[in-house]
Amino acid sequence: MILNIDIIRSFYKSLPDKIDGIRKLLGHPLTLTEKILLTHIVNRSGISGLRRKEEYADFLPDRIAMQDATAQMALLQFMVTGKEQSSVPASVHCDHLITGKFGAEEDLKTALGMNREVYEFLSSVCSKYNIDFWNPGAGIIHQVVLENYAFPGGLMIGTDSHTPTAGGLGMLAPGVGGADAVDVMTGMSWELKLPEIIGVRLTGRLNGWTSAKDVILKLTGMLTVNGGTGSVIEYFGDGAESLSCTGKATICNMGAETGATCSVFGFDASMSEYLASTGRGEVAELASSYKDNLTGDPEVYADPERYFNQLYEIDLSALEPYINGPFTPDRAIPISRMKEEVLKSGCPLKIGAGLIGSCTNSSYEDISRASSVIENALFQKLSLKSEFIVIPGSERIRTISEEAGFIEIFRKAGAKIFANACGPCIGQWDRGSTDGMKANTIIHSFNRNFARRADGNPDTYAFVASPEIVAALSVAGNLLFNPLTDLLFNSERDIVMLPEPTGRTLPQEGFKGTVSGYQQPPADRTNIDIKISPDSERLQLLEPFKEFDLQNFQNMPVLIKAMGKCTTDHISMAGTWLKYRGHLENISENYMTGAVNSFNGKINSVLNVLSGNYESVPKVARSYRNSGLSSVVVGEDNFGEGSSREHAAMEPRFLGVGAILVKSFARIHETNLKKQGVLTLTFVNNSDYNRIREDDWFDIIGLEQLAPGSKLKLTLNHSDETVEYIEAGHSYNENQISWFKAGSALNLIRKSK
Ligand code: MIC
Ligand code: SF4
Repeated sequence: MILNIDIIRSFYKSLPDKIDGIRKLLGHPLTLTEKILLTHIVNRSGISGLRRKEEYADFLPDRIAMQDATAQMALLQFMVTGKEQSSVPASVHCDHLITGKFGAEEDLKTALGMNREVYEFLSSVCSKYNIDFWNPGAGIIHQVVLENYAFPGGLMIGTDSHTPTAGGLGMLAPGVGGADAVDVMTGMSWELKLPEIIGVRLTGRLNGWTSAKDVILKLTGMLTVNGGTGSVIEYFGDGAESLSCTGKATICNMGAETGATCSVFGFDASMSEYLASTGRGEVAELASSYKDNLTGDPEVYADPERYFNQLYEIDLSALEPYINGPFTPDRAIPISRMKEEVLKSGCPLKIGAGLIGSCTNSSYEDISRASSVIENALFQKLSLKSEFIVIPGSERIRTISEEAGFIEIFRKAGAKIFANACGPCIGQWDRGSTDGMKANTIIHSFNRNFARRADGNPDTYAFVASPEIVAALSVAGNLLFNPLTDLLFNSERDIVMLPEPTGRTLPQEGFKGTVSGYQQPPADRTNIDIKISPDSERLQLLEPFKEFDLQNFQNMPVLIKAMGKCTTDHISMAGTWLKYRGHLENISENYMTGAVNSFNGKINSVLNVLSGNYESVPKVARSYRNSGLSSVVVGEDNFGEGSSREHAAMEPRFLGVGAILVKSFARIHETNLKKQGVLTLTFVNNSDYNRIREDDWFDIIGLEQLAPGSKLKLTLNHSDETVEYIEAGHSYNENQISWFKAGSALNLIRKSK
């Protein structure tokens, strides 16, 4: 079965004409990014004047993907729009709410019991609104999308920041907040500031211990966690063609860690093979017959400096494995320099756990190469020194890996096989011992390693590497081990060396077997009832936020001035809080509880200027809100980096935060805040951050005249009765200003109903 094949057929049919027209209008050869974006733009005739990173444009995505932790809020919002069904093909995937503890079977059973209410809600909403539903256990959103929906040249949005994984199959696939998805489901377009394009030329061929993961580990180090902001990363070159399709998907997945809107590779033989192997031979044939339209023009790749805003080059032949961390994915350390870097950092050298898989690295190729490392280790009478956990990306991957004997090798070595779900990648990991709370080191092949992310423990030092490197280091049990050069003692005290990993990109006979866990919406959807109990702790119907009122922007206390890195994991933690993703009031109790208060260096302890006491952030926020005051949150750079979770934006709105003033925002978080009606401001002079005092009162001046490009004046009323003024900028366009004035974007849709 090929899902939505009719849409794909007609999409390809019209593609060459559209692209010719765009080339003529622009008068120059096209990058792949331009081809995809501009074939999906609403106003194609107006594209010639559009400037990258400056102007907003409206796009019509081909499909939408949502995962259970974000879909709840997205669908609760969709329900209030009063529409009968999603205007665009969409799918929901149950993957984030399964805790890993004992192993797949038991953990899945527990999750089905614990999350029944949420799964039933999602399943019935999907049935009612004509949305594909993937049951728990079917797999992680991005792998299931890659296996079933992604197609070269398409544009998809997804309510998860790693939606760009589909770029491995030539699709442009940005992550967005739920409110953006709701717009598109209601038939409206999707708005994006026209991105810049970063070209990455790959040359040479991977060899030895190096894998596709190392390309993105290195590039993340080069670009840092915000170097990709406002840009699409487009890969090309003979090195790109030499990578497997799933290797490309890994690279696109982790491009999110540079802040990039998304990443993409041009269509080639590896994609065709993957499509055929996953049972989509017709899509492979169609794409092959339109292949020139599904990659950048040759003139672009011959003279890339001219067409890309920035250009990087990576020689795969010379690339060595990387290990990135701890606490940030852009601290990129080539394995040959690991010893000196780690010894300097002071983190525990013993590795408590090695984990492979997740949406980033759980392809057949990844599993086969990692299992070859473990098999070789067993053969050489070595054993695993660290706990070892395998997380297959989907039930199809698990089945073919089981059939190939890979899973058995892991089991024989003592590994645990977790459910096909996010699990430890998002704090859904019950480590079952106090070990988790001591300082300890873990290494995994996921994409993020922010503090507390995997197990809630701030002293867990997490490093990111390829599955084969994770496997080798778990055999050694030590962070200083370099499998390329170092020897190990085996159980017989012989000195041995781990041979280089080997593997296959795809199973010889393809991904046989049926698609598992898929629920198609019924043809007759008239009598589907959606129930939400008023006493539910997990789900709550949404109340509209109030419209703009100037009074709310005068006399505003500072809720928190956050210091340093403030990711969405700091703003709205995941882990145990994931259970409240459908209940705004309950989840708001985690607002900013991971952020560091710059005034006392503490987490979740801020001054309540009304009582004079230090209290938790949500408590102080509620106290201000209940006294009729709206507050201000202050932050530093790349505020809201990481997840697409719009809870991080709905919570402050719910708790009465009127404005957020930072040095810079991460793209998805900024849009999410705007959509929910929170005023997003940036310092004109970053040093003004230092002028803000703990007991200041803010007035925001000039809001009635808020206009694109305007500046606002902020009065800081200090407690010693002195007053200072600072200037703030913003990135609102006309349309976004109307969301702000209406109280939220949803309020506008509701009004137009
Ligand atoms: C993540 O990897 O951080 C998540 C959990 O998948 C999030 C989505 C969420 O918070 O639900 C993301 O990446 O967008
Ligand atoms: Fe799930 Fe982790 Fe992938 Fe996010 S990054 S979708 S939590 S596996």
